Amino acid sequence: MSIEAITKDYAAHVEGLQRSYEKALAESGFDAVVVHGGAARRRSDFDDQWWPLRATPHFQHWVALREPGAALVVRAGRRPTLLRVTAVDYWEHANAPESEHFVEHFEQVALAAADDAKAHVPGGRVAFVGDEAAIAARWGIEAVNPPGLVAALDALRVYKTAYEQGCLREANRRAAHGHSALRRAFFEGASSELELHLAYLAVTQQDDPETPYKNIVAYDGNAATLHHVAYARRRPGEGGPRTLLLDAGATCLGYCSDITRTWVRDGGDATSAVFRGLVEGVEALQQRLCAAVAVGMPYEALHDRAHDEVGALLSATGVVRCSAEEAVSSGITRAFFPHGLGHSLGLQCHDVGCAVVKPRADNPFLRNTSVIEAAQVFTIEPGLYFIDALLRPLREGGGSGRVDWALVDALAPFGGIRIEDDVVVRGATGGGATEIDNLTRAVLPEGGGAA
Ligand SMILES: [Mn+2]
Repeated sequence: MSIEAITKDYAAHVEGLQRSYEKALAESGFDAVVVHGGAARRRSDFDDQWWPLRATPHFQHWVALREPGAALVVRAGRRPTLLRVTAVDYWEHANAPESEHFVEHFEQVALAAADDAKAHVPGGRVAFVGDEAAIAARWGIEAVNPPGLVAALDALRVYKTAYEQGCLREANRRAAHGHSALRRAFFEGASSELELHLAYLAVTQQDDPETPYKNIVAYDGNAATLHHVAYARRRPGEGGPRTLLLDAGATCLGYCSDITRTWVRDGGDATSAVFRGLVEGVEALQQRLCAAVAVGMPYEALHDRAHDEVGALLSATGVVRCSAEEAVSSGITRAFFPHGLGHSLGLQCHDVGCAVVKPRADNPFLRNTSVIEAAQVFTIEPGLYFIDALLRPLREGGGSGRVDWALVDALAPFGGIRIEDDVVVRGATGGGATEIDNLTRAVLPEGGGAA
């Protein structure tokens, strides 16, 4: 999708944001809000190196701009003022924005120095939303991230506008190139995890700090570490790696994709055939879960259904020696599938607004507890892993006989499986069914399996 096609919906996005901000300001008792984009941060107090800027999500909701010191002043009845620091810095300057489509929608003010913004803070009751409380203090603003206002602004991010959905679609397309390239490289079998990570950055044309989250590139047993980012430098030995779990995304105008694929090489032995069956089983159940998305359904019910599905797969493959129902009720599935089924996706990989309510105590890591509604965008990412730290209590506990430990031990070197798509809820059709738009499958049809 071209940037031009995406940004044709930007004017409506900004007009909607203005109306929503005016309402949120009125309800929380403020006349204006300064939305700060962020300032460069030192990597350590003891050296002179700085982290690349991660612009705040509230700011990027309006403007896809990653410039230190940029800020937006929003108030009722006025076009927002965009403050940008134009001081000449011959040591460093920010990347130019990917697109200038936002410029005409704001009153732009060029600042010779970041703190010159103080002169543009309006009178009345003003809130500051951003990371830098010290800047708010210098600008004479006392209300820093007032909880009521921040909660109202976070709630706006639950539903994605046409512009945002376009960005998320394009972010998926960009990531798909990287996934396709790494799938090929995995089956060729010559690259280290680090080399795959670097190849992903090259193919998707992203610098490491620009990715939505640190790529997870895990061969074999490393996939049992859910966020494996300590890439091995060693190239695979004879026979190559058996499995690759790749969890990697891309961004478009600040919006993230979040995609996981798991690939397995046929080792010609019985265990690799079982593992391949598990990968194909997770792929099939992930697709059933996508098809089960329904407007009005609590996302947690879909997460519960994922446990039923994982229980059935464990039972059918003989990893557990009990029924699917017993595998779920006894907590066994939680040792094999310890994370949540998915999360809201947007300006943050784990976007805000869908986890306002706490999950049930047996779903501690579920990040989406909202009721499914049209215009939400979330991930669906069931997994199945062989994680020693989680399996040991099961092995040593009273229910140990329900698991085929010899098979578990044989499968452990394969690490684990996760298959993750990003979906937009389109809404209920006339017949009552819910349509989704699977942004990931549109550009990466296969979720996992063998070559
Ligand atoms: Mn995810």
